Amino acid sequence: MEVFKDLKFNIVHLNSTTSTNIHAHQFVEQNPQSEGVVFCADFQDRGKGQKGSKWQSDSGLNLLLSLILCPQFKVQKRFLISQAVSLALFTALDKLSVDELSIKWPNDILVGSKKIAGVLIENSIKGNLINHSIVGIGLNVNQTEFKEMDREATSLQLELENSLDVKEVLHFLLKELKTYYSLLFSNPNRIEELYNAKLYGFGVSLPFQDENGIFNGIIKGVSSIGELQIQIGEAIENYGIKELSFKA
Ligand code: BT5
Repeated sequence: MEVFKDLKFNIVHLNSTTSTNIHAHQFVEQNPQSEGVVFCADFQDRGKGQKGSKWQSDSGLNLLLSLILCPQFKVQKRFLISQAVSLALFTALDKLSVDELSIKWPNDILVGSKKIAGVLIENSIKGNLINHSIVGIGLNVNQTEFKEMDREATSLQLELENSLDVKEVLHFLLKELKTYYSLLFSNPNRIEELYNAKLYGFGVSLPFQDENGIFNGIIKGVSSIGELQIQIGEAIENYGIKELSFKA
């Protein structure tokens, strides 16, 4: 039996909020059947990144959204959502003619070594299933100046030397999210294959840091549960998101 998921979007625009992910969480608690609802904000005063970090975005210039998904599949497969979302972002930016794109594990989008988009996925688990998943995406569209970050930031305007309509970028991205979400159910192996092919630093020696300090290793791929596989000398080590940071 082929499983097919056809997402229908319902877009809610917010002028200002704490964080679209927080807003989506509150909404889904009250409305469990809300797959496809998208909260989009001009401004967040508590924009979140991974591990307690902050997402910074000047008012009205960028895309800040949270999409509610109810995939109802096994917890062990949760990294596929991350991969599908990264691929949707990658493809949308590629179609807008942004060069030098890659996906930095687990799901940042880079242009060269600069960050143009970040993704924060928060899953709610029931038993062994993902009950719902809040997919938060921050994509820099028209902002041209950024405070100092862990890694240099860029935006569509900086890359394309043109300002874009944020709403048009939203619709462009939603189209790709729909395509890759559907592929997630019909051909998950293809999602893994495409994701690995676009990984930042794949096959080259890069510096990383873990609890023991800085070391050089070669990215060999990502395991089915989303751990980064790095070759260090002759051995291949698997790292979870909290265990490793990139130093390049
Ligand atoms: C992320 O975390 O990249 C996930 C960002 C998700 C943001 C979206 S916006 C809509 C939705 N609602 C939310 O509250 N969040 C989501 P992480 O990989 O931990 O990266 C965070 C780091 O990226 C920060 O510590 C900064 O160094 C850097 N950063 C912050 N704002 C940035 C920006 N606008 N562009 C590039 N880098 C940024």
